[in-house]
Amino acid sequence: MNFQPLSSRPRLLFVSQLDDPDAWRGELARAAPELDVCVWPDAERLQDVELALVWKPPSGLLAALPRLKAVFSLGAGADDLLTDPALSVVPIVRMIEPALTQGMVEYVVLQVLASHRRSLDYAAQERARIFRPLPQKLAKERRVGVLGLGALGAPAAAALAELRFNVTGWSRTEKSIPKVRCLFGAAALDQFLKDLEILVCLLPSTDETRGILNRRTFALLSEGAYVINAARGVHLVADDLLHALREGRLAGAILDVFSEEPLPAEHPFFAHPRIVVTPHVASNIDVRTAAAAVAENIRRLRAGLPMHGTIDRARGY
Ligand code: NDP
Ligand code: OXD
Repeated sequence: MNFQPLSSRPRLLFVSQLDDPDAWRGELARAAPELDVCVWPDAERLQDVELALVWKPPSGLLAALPRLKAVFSLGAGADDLLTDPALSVVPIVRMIEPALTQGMVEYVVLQVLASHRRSLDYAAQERARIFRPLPQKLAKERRVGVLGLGALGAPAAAALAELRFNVTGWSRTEKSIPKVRCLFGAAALDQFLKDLEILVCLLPSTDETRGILNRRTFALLSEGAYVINAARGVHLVADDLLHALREGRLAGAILDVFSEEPLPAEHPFFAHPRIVVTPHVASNIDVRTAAAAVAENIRRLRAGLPMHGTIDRARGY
């Protein structure tokens, strides 16, 4: 890793096709006035850039920054950046900020409640003009599992537990969350999955987790379970999902993320009556709180302290 000190007025390159550069300039001017912010593609003096704040930068761009000392992702996932060979010697920092967390908690609560309260079943009944109550459990009788208990998974699991769902979480290392049964490690995965009625995926994309939502996983869940994937599209094996829905092993899936985005219009997920598609909107950063988080990390970098959300290359997230 390259921990050379920052200059007194470090140049920061902003790169994103999705985020508003003017809003970011304004918020960074408030949160970290010492920064000299420039915006790709118009930026000049790339040779002076010490910091980059990016979402899906064009390939090769970051490799052309000889003084780069840290890369900040505008998203919680920095999986794309990890595969950039040019970044093997600079810290990569993913986004952890309160608005992103709150958005994900809202999305997970919404989709778990919708599954729990059988909204796909009632939508189907409505299309068929059927007015008939279906059996309904209480939240405390519903077994919900959360894969991943990190910055987003832990508060989502806690919020579900507050609603009295019977919540189990799974992580790589041991965790303790009030009212949530916490399991950890590969050896506990089957025990975690066994008989869950709603499975939420909030794992990072790594060699260990890609494809984790597969036929074998679905077979361990309770018959007629729901799967909610708000993490990364690569976690899901699409054909296994379609098969499990066909067989009735799963009753539905709510998907926010896809291996190919935008999801092509002809993709079978769009037309499937038991799949809900949302266009990668589970959660978004708020530029005000996100700029404050970046500024705090720049202060930490300058002080030689570990930055919040630095990717651990050995773990892959
Ligand atoms: P974190 O890195 O904070 O948390 C990841 C969690 O997964 C941790 O609890 C970690 O365990 C666990 N984990 C990682 N590998 C394994 C493994 N092999 N076995 C068991 N557990 C594992 O990630 P975030 O919470 O910030 O993000 C979660 C996901 O959400 C990411 O994929 C991100 O890209 C996605 N995301 C999606 C958004 C959307 O709009 N759809 C928005 C924002 C994020 P441990 O705690 O022990 O390290
Ligand atoms: C993120 C995302 O990683 O939006 O923040 O998926």
